[in-house]
Amino acid sequence: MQIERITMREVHLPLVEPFTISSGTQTVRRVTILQLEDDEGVTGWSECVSGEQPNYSPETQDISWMVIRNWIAPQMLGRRFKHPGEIIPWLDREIRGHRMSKAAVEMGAWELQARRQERSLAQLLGGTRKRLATGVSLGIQPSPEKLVEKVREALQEGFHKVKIKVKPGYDVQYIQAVRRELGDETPLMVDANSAYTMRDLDVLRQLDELNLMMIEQPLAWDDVVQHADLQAQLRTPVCLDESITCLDRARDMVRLDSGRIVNIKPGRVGGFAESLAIHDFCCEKGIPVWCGGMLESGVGRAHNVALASLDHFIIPGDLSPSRRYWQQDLVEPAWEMDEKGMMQVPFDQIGMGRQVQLDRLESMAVRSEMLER
Ligand code: OSB
Ligand code: MG
Repeated sequence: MQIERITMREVHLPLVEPFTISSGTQTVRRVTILQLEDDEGVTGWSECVSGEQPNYSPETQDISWMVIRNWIAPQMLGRRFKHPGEIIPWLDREIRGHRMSKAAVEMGAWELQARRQERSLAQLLGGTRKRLATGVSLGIQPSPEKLVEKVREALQEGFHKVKIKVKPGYDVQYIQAVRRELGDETPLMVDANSAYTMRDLDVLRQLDELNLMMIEQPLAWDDVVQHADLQAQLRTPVCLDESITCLDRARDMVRLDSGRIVNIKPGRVGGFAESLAIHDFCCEKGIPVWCGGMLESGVGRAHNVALASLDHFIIPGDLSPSRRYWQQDLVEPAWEMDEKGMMQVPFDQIGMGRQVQLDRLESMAVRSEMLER
């Protein structure tokens, strides 16, 4: 394939409700949607998942825009690739880091490749499952009572896993309240987004008593060593998110036992090729994986759904229907789940299996730019 043109469009999507994690609250999701076109006129779509603020990773939407426009596109445009798996090694030669920006382009190329081959992205990636169990990620709530109410609603809607964001002061009491009201068997986990240090061991030990499926990224966002010290003192599996930026970090995690579960976000690790490598490695090592979310629009969600259809994504992902995030999604049909909390993978459709609402995207765009050779 040969990419001839990349059109970047940034849109600001108001969230149905604000989302609070340990490092900040957001009410609007800024996303950049990429439209790739090849020499045969085939189009591929993708979404850049970097943040508004550098409070999850150092990458942001503004940085990604610059990186894609000034560094990645000039490397990509007009160059012939036999397979989208060649893209990241090529980009990595001259550009260090910036995985989310690279991923946006790489994942667009996979989507384009699926369309060229007239098959689904899920099939191209090697997915096997046609229905996926969904999970929800609940932001930090103002009170334990409010959290209990949210978890109850989520379970009634059919979600198979409830992830609760925590930070110091909004942790043990909150989760205890949920356990007390909703029982010990509810599939609960917490995500700290690096809100703790080893000085908080007491609190982390209390969370360890609450029968959680896992504790996600308790310590520093770039650490795999202190997490090993922590894991050695907990029964609950530690799950790494921020720290796993590539296959090598997953190898480090296993070697050091700094975590026992991996949250794979294709954007964070540089796209699909790296995600598949981490998936295969974790499968071989008996490490469960699940697909995380970055408050994606329906475009990024489509990519997550396709990836999560692979065999070893054995834990429900942060995979919620469009209505939990947006009044109106950027794709049609919107993402939905059934009353059993299952989401259909568009396995027998072409590409990501969703239509981008181009008119809407264009009219909403706060900036757009067409990059050509
Ligand atoms: O840590 O998993 C995270 C959203 C933005 C940044 C980081 C995270 C999240 C989520 C949202 O938890 C999950 C979703 O998209 O539903
Ligand atoms: Mg996380």
